[in-house]
Amino acid sequence: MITLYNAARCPYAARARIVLAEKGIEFETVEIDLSDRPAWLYEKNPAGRVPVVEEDGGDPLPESAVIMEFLEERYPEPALLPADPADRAAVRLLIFRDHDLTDPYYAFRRGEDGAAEQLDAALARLDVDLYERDFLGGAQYGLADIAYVPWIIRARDMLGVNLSGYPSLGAWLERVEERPAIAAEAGIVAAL
Ligand SMILES: N[C@@H](CCC(=O)N[C@@H](CS)C(=O)NCC(=O)O)C(=O)O
Repeated sequence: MITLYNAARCPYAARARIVLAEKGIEFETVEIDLSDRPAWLYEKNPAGRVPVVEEDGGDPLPESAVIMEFLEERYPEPALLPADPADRAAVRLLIFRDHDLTDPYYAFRRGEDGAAEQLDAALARLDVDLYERDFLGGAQYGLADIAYVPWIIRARDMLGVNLSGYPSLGAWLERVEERPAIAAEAGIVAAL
């Protein structure tokens, strides 16, 4: 059994939730109130952040990008990374560079000067990528989509960003929201 230390509002935790759901993994959730987090969370993650996953008898594992890869290796089916090493590397590079989206997202959320333009540029870059391919990682849905979609859903549903100016990104979001794991995440965001 896997335990997920979670916060519904957290897009990084959303990555873990989506991968767990896609793979049909049974897990328990421990909801963490980040505004009053328990002291023991620092024993599981010295940064005091969620998500953390823990296998029965295993060491706690923080960091959403590492968690996604761990779950992919522990539960290989259905595969969420492409088969070819170069394609896998391209997915990892996108995930490694997630701050290209998350930095402007958080700057915009904080209402910083120039952030709207920066977020627009980040969304436009993704729109170009998704004009060229159906999914962020290539022809198949997988970890790159899962890594980015939590912020795109939140930009649309919590920050009121109109995605109609990014048609390929919007079409991608519609496509991935057909998947129960992503629809469930959109539902979590709607309930926040
Ligand atoms: N790099 C971490 C970031 C996780 C993160 O920032 N989680 C936020 C919630 S979305 C958190 O726990 N914040 C509490 C804090 O920073 O003190 C990951 O990818 O898992």
